[in-house]
Amino acid sequence: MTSRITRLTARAVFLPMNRSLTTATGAITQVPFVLVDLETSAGATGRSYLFCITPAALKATVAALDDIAPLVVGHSLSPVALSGMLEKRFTLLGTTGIIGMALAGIDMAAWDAKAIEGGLPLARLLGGELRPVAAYNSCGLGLMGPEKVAREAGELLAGGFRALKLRLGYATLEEDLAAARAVKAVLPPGTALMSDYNQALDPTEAIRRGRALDEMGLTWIEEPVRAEDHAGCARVAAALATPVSIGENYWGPRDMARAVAAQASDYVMPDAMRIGGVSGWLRAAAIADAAALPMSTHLFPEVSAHLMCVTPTAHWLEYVDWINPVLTTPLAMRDGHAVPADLPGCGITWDEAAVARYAFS
Ligand code: SMN
Ligand code: MG
Repeated sequence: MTSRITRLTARAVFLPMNRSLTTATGAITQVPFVLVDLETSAGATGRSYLFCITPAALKATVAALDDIAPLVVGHSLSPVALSGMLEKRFTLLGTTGIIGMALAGIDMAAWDAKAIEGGLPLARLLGGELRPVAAYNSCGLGLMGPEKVAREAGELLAGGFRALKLRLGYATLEEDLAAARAVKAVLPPGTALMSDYNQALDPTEAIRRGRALDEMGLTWIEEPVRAEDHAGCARVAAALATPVSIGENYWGPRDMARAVAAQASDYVMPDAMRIGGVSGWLRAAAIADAAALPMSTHLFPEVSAHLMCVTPTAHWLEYVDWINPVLTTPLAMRDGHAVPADLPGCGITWDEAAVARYAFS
């Protein structure tokens, strides 16, 4: 018998970071999350969280989930049917932005509850095997100049990481090159270095800077141009030796399919939330497989580690520790790999004292 959803709750927290991070879009010094709990008639609680980027979006995201809750309570714990129902209900409003985030949070929590009820880690529920997933440390290396990034790069390798991501998009190409050279100089041979422009450039400037960076042997150049400019990004990808990666701003698998059809990038890296949760990810993974595109993750390392175990073209997991202050058991990292726990669900449980301490109101 399939259980029913009995309760959906959303809470906002604003968490301290070990290291603040400045990207080409601005500085992040604290991280705003909405925590989602979905309870079932079988006594399971599925959990997920949403990353709101700015605290200004926290209350609206909680309100969206509170208002959607009556549509969810009473529904069977069938995540594909549930997300299909919600997508249909919100078709006329649109399923991007805060609504899309809320729907993804429900989907991820529903899959977590399903796995908990089945007594299986999410990866196994989905038919995969648990395995360590190669990860890059993305917890730092913001825009802060060559001396600071070189020092932080050394610190971020601690714990066995063999890959890091450097934010680029300084005012000038020369500053980008100086930061990349400074980090490269302190990395042991064989260390992978990703880079991320966070949409800062126009295609012509992206080609100019990318050609200069080609000699650095970067693993990829991420989001060189505006996320929605698939044609522009395709020109950049075609012009550079370094692979171009995009995907954190795909809103759902159909958006991804348009980017893939435009040959916008060499690699893809959907965000588990914006792509539409677990249900969206599985469809995205099929698109990447069909197009033979290596697929990496964006944030959300806990659920993403499980999803990579069932992603045919799985590439790199992005590791950030930002949710750790409210987790009882943070995602295990070993020798530069995420190690999904052999426990039911996707491994998210709240430290309620910490949730209370960091509550945002
Ligand atoms: C990023 C996205 C959102 C917040 C911080 C940093 C960045 C990444 O684009 O890919 O990590
Ligand atoms: Mg990025």
